[in-house]
Amino acid sequence: MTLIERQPALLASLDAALAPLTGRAYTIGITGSPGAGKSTLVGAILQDALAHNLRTAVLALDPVSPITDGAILGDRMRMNEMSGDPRLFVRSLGARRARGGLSLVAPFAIRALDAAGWPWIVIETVGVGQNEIDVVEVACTTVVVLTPGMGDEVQAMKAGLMEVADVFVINKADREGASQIQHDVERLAARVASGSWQPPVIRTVAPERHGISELMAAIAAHRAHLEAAGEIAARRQRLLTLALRSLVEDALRKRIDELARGEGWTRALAAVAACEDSLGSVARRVLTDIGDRSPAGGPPVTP
Ligand SMILES: Nc1nc2c(ncn2[C@@H]2O[C@H](COP(=O)(O)OP(=O)(O)OP(=O)(O)O)[C@@H](O)[C@H]2O)c(=O)[nH]1
Ligand SMILES: [Mg+2]
Repeated sequence: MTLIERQPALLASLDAALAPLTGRAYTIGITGSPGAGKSTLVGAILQDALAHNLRTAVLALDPVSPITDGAILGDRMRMNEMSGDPRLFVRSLGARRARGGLSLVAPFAIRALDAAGWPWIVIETVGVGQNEIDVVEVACTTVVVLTPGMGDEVQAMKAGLMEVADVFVINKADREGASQIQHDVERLAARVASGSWQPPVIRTVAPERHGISELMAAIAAHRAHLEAAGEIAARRQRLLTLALRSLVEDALRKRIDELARGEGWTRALAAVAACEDSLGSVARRVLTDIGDRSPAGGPPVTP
């Protein structure tokens, strides 16, 4: 995991070595606004998993703050109780430590956990739609955590978030307004329900572990739904798609940076400034240039 985090140049070869061992894990993404109670929920989920003797790995994706691995779960007391249990693995990936960025590193970290034989992988990530890493793209089941008093946000997120949620959690249900937001979310969820799956809305009070068994049941039901519909493979493919995109984007970005520092680019821009050339025509030549200089083995991947 440390190599994956710090050595982006090794990602592809590490992944090639691990690939034959992947394909068995079930991934659960937990996402929601900062402070919604995601980490506390993950702590409660881990306790439930231990009670059922399920081996579980947690990957916390933190876009900014380099938090220490012991402190990522909101409920530290319980985490200390559980830490050291060989049935659990908890790791955070911080954007500052992840050279190349979280979106590059995260899919490979998930594949490494899969290869290491963790049957359940829980991914915690902050904020939907404003963040560089989209947990939806990598999870088999995506849990969106909302809290009372988020009415405006529920209205605003209709388009994006509602469509990606497989399960909604109204956490902090001990607070005023829980019924209101549950009602709002249920109404929206019914409207966007795709196929035969209608995202359930579960109320939780994470520190008290209220609603956790209902949440686990909802996740299990969603998994059973995906399996019955033959959609698990497609969900797993989303992780591969993200991994491939990230590798290609990273390589392209590096190549563009290299070109931008070169003399050819400076000359071309001078010609544009003098109206002897156009940005569009230079851009097309840059693209051709990039294509020509990237020899690759294997069958073509372009139509
Ligand atoms: N009243 C109440 N407080 C809660 C509940 N769940 C979590 N909290 C509190 O909310 C605060 C934030 O909880 P976290 O679990 O750290 O939230 P988070 O979503 O992981 O936060 P970030 O990772 O920083 O985005 C903590 O003080 C928790 O104790 C709940 O159900 N009810
Ligand atoms: Mg957290």
